[in-house]
Amino acid sequence: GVTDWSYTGPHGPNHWHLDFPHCAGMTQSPININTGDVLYNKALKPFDLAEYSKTKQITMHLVNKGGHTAEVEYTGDQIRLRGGNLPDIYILSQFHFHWGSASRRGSEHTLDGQHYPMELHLVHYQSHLGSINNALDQPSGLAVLGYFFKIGEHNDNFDQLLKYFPQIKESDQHVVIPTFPLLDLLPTPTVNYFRYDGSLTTPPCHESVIWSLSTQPIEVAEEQMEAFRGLYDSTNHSLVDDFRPLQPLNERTVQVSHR
Ligand code: SG4
Ligand code: ZN
Repeated sequence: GVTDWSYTGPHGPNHWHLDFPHCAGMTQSPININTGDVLYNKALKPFDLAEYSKTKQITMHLVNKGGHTAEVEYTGDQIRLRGGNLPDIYILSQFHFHWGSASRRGSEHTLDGQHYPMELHLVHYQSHLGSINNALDQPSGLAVLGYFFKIGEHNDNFDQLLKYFPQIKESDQHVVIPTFPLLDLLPTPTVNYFRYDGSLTTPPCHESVIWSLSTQPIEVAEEQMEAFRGLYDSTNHSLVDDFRPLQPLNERTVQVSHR
């Protein structure tokens, strides 16, 4: 159908703009961040992630989202993101990952041209817009907090999520999982971050995202990456390399929260 898209072939990233014109915009994501060119902005205050530890009255729904990613969707009580010099409080909607078939690639953003094996995106919508769908195409409607991964020690906290991946191997499979504190997945409560204005990295590529990318990566073991690479897309191929090619920075600057 007209809304089909993929990461390779005739519906791949170079063709997205034919069905989704915003994908040809001038402030698209992801980008390479040249760490020598970023501007320190002292207004970029720390994030308050306190509500990321909430578990009561919260449902976590793990889904193989159209064969494009592994995603955890939140329903029930709201988890609020504050701080970070955002123009409003933002509400957590879902988180998802982008990864590679091998650990030398997988992240969407790059730092000084370097790819990481995986990137986590925590997607939030502006509180006063009321829902993710209302916020999608609004200026500053979304705030995405991103984390890179590096290969290292086995990360026991991630097993709270990965042990359910065998139940979402096929596209559109989903399962409710026992709620755990999102903070368990993140490296530290203080987040130093890069900040720039960009877009959704998938169709319809709306230019509605305030991006914040943590400078501190999450560590997982290579064997834990295999849980991601064991998933399948909607054509029963391995769900890997679900990252969009880099987009031009154009007139934008990237800011950083620390010197
Ligand atoms: C993934 O495809 C998610 O499944 C999408 O979530 C998400 O779109 C899309 O990535 C783009 O988000 O942080 N990578 S990104 O820019 O969050 C949205 C859903 O389709 C709107 C729910
Ligand atoms: Zn993403």
